[in-house]
Amino acid sequence: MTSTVHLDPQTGILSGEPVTESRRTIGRLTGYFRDEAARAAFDQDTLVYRVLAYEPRPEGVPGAVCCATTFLEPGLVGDEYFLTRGHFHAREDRAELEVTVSGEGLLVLMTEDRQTRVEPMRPGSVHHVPPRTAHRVANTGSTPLVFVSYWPSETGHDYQTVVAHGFGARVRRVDGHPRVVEDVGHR
Ligand code: M6P
Ligand code: ZN
Repeated sequence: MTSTVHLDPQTGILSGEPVTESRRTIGRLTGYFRDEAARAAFDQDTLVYRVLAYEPRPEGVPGAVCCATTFLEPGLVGDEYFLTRGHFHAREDRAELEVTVSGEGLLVLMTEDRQTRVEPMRPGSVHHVPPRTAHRVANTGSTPLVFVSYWPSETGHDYQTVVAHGFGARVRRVDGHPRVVEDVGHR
């Protein structure tokens, strides 16, 4: 029996009939960046990231492991690097694994009491996202940041908490370099 899904280890491209694609443009990221005026000034169709996903079971249904490749473009909104929305898991005790394919960036991890830390992402780096930990990725490089994520199918996404309270820190360019800056903005 041959698998109908293929993951190109060089490019991260997932292909095959069950693979779905979703795209996140600047226009669909209202509320995620620090500088809303800078976000609004963009061409709203600008692509920030796309996700190719293989989910053998629908979200929330147990019994499978899912995987997805995220292609996060390089760029800045004001002084803040392009990022993924970030989320907690609806089933809080579920963990996730990220494997970097190419590019460079930071994985931002935040516990429920807002303790926020980062792990550098570079080709081949493997990152375990523990339970009860919000996770977001920022692209600090000049090429797309490509990474593959794995999580149990029953996990589910909670975006609301991040929309309401943000992360405890943001990844900003300061004097030409990435810096993790505490964000007390909207708790
Ligand atoms: C990773 C995984 C996915 C997630 C994607 C984009 O691939 O964590 O579950 O959908 O990143 O991140 P977000 O959903 O937070 O925008
Ligand atoms: Zn997740």
